[in-house]
Amino acid sequence: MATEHPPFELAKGINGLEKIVLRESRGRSAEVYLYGGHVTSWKNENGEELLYLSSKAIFKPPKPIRGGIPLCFPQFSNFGSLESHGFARNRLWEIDASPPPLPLNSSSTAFVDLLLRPSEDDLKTWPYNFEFRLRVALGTEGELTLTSRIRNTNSDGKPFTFTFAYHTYFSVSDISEVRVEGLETLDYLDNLKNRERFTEQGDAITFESEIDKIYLSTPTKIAILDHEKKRTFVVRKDGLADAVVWNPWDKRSKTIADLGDEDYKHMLCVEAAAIERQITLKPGEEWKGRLELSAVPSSYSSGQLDPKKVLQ
Ligand code: TA6
Repeated sequence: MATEHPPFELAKGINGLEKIVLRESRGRSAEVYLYGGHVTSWKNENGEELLYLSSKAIFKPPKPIRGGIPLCFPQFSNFGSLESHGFARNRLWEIDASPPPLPLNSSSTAFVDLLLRPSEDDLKTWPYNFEFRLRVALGTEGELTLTSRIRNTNSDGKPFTFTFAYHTYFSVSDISEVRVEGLETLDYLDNLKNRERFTEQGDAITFESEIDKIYLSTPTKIAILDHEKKRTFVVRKDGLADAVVWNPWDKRSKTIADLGDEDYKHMLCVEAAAIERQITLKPGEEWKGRLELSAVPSSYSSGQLDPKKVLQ
């Protein structure tokens, strides 16, 4: 009997770069570029795009793609000596035809497994052998799941240490109408203040100026409420203690060549990450970090972070 691997399409994307298209029977879809192992699109049953992708995004190596879900590995931002956000986001990944077993969420309708190994050049700047396996899956309720499995394959006994983030750009109707729940009262490092540590006060997070904060030891669920769209994104994460919230606002946007001047109004990065406590793997060890995104109508009431209720 033929194996029932859910189908995916391999297609040519922008500038001829190869992409994988995942489709679900009710019309939902997701797209992943082999360049960067980068999810660039996630659409609901009405064909509405749920991720922000810059109209000025440069789909040309070695420039990372602006928008979607860049993968930051083996370094988040400049927490180390590598290029900012590491190199996984601007390397060419391959389709992993025979990944080690990974239980599939029963509701997954389509998925693809990708693999990144270091090149000779990568080993010159980061001298560690690894296998980074990424599964991108689309569920029957339209949820998008990314599972990263990173294994130390060094044969010389060397451990390695890394930081990581799913640098997700959500599409929002109007940033001033958006609130984020689940991060109240937590400690954060403020990137705009030399990474000084503060404690978040008050209610949900709202936006009226540039923000670039690394929230520490966050809960496994975070909600992004878009009042104008009457939509709530629910972020569920495992193995990823931290969460970064970033919006460049007007001034900083103008310094980012591949971001439109006004685009900050329609995007918000909420990034499931492992930053403060770096991950160390000895040879043969594997780390797993999972991100699940769902978009639900906002019958969601403030403070109600029970995902079962959100989905009802
Ligand atoms: O995650 C937030 C952040 O680290 C910001 O400091 C900001 O620079 C952003 O990522 C984008 O980085 P990039 O290298 O993609 O321009």
